[in-house]
Amino acid sequence: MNETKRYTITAALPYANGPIHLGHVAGAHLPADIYARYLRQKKETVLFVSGSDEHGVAITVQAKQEGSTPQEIVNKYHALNKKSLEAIGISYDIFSRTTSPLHYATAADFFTTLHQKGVFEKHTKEQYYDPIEAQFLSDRHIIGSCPYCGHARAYGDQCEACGTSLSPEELQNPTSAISGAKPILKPTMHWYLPLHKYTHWLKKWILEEHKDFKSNVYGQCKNWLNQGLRSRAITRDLTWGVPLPLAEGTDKVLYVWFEAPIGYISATKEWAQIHQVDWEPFWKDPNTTLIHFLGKDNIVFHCIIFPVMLQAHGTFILPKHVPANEFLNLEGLKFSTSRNHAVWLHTYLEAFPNGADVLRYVLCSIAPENKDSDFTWKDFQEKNNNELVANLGNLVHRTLHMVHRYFDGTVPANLAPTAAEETLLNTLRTAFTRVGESIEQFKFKEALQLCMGYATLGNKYLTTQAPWHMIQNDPTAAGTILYHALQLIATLALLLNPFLPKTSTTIANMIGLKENGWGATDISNLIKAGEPLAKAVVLFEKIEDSAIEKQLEKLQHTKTLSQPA
Ligand code: B3M
Ligand code: ZN
Repeated sequence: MNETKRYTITAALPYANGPIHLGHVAGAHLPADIYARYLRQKKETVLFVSGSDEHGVAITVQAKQEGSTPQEIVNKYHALNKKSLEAIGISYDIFSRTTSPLHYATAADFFTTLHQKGVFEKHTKEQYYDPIEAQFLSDRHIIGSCPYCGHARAYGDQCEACGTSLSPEELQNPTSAISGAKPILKPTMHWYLPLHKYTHWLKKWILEEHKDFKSNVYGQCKNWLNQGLRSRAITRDLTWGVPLPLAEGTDKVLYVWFEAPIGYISATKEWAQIHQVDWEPFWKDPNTTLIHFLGKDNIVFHCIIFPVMLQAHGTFILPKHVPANEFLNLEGLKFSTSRNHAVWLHTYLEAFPNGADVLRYVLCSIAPENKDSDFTWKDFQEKNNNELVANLGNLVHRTLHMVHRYFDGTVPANLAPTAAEETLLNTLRTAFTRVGESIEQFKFKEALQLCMGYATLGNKYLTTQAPWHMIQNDPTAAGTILYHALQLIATLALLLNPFLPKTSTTIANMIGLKENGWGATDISNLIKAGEPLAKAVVLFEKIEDSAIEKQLEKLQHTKTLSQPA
């Protein structure tokens, strides 16, 4: 392996059992994209992978509901989700899928390696069986009341109301989600990953060596480790999934949470095949920084189970960071796919076809980085109108308008800088470091706020200096001010690139900005005097009340059905 530093960035694979909603975007895909774009701008080697998680019981359930097959369901939602995620500029190097033959082979190989190393345990245990459907019930197929909070529709693996992870026997009054029958217990044999054997190693790796994990992530891991880990079945009695590559288990498949994270590796292999490069350094070279972006319900899988798998395999690197987000709520209630209390990404884009960056802006500003947060349409409108239109858009528009009007669209010369200009430039000189530091700590909200602070600064600078008052008597001074306003806008275009890529490109094109790197340049001369500017285009449109009311109406009927956040 060579000395080249590189990054492998993953965003949790959304289940292809339905369209993705804004919660998925805010939780994993947008932060991962901001980070990947930032690193690329710093000229780092980055591979950003994601894809559809196409197994799991939810997909079988959805197929039944739609009177379709699991394969048809995943084909449909994989295509839809890929398209809408790319439409908001999530810049995956590959958005793969876990029904690909390459993934089947990769997951089966992974299992086989661990099996041959004697990693697994084999246990026969009693499991719930649906006597009407004549099949074993997966954890998700069993519904009952939660022993912790009493929620009546907790799943066999987790209660979504209180977040506790459960096993099916803990549920009170279990029923089959398929037939409604009362399930019976029947013995079945499965392969188990003995997590408890890795407790000591995990405690050292996370609790001692990764005190730098975000506190919500570290806290969850600590709880899990202190509660004590148990063996976890990694096979299932199902037909939809990656077939178990063992003669004695041909009627079984790999547990979705065993094979889905391997999907990141399969996606890397697929990308490497397309580009005819070696995939292995991205997963095996210690010079590679592996970072998983995800929502809080996925922490245990990415911090405990998958690392144990990678460690047991022996040749893989481990994640350096697992910057998980908390949950995004919608109008004070939980996002709910089943109750249709959601803003789907594809329907958002139908309503706001040019709204990619507005959405990125709003979701980043309210990102649930440390605690759950709330998306409301009113706030969406206000952030667009008061911040994007009135601050950023206005700064760019008024500056370009004046340059066109007073200087014929040519960048004026910097002939009479004063202390005000020196102060402005000094502030801008620290911008890349400050914003970069926040990004590197996964504080994207703070980073974006800092950026918008520079837009505010630009507007204040223009208002205080008021070049429109000087243009008659002192055009040199007016030109100098506009020259500096243009440098500020150019800096802002570079800073905003990871957050608002389309807007950044539009601004760069308008002002003729050639640079695209992060920070290495002289910000006092990004836009050269004498260069022509392109025509000004409107960056953001005001969103009227009527557009917001329409969206609120859509949610009205689901509100009464949903749980408070
Ligand atoms: N599909 C869960 C989710 O969408 C899951 C993530 C898999 S990442 C390997 O919440
Ligand atoms: Zn509960």
